[in-house]
Amino acid sequence: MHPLVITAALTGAEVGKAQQPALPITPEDIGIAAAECVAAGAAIVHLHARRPDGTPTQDAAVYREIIAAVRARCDAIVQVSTGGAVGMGAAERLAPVALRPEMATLSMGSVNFGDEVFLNLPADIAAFARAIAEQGAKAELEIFDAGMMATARRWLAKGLLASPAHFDFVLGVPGGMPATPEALMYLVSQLPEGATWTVAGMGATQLTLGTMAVALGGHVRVGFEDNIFFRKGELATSNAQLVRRIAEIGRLAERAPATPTVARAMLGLPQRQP
Ligand code: KMH
Ligand code: ZN
Repeated sequence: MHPLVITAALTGAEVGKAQQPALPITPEDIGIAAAECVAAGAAIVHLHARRPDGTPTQDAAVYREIIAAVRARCDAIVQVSTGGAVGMGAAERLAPVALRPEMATLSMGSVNFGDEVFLNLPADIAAFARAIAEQGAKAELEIFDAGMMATARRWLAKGLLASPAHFDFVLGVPGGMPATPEALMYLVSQLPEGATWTVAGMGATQLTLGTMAVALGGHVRVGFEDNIFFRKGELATSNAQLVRRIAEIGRLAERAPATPTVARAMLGLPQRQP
């Protein structure tokens, strides 16, 4: 089977240093974590930005520093978040797309997010999709719930999203689709022809659903954004530790991790000039 594309979601917007002391916050720490993850088998880094005090920001100036810190250390495919943090406005969330990243996330609908709402109005999704395409980036369609998959299929059929699409099934957010094998199988059954997909299981399901994706021919996202533990009661020591484990599972299943160069070819991204 084809190589395994591992995405490292290094920091996210919700977890704090108090919960996970190894969480990278500064641009330099995010750059170092990215390089460690690539050495461990990751091809893509999913980036969020933080202020020095750890609070989330979508400030393009901070993202610029992060991207420079990543690119100075490794060849990872740079994927910026347009999700940001719950409560941020659309214009604020879109800011890092202006930096011409290789990929950007695109959430395909609204979902309850714990006690809050992760709001994604159709007009905003459409504007994000246009901006991502205009900047020459590939969208990763974030699917938190079954209705978002239906929306993605409809929009792809209408040509409002570029094909072939790349999906990320984000399962186990309280308010979204549960992180069960059945939920994953349903979403996989709905994939349009030619699409690629990855799965981001929350908490302990990062490992179980990731292992399923290895068997099913999908790809896997791991990292502190979605899970801070290595096993029950034991915090992971780094993002790279989580990457190393899923890379090994991939190797054992004859799906060695894709390098960034191989992953670019698989996802139809232009190769970067050295
Ligand atoms: N922080 C979440 C509310 C994304 O990166 O595109 C949204 C999120 C999705 O993390
Ligand atoms: Zn994210």
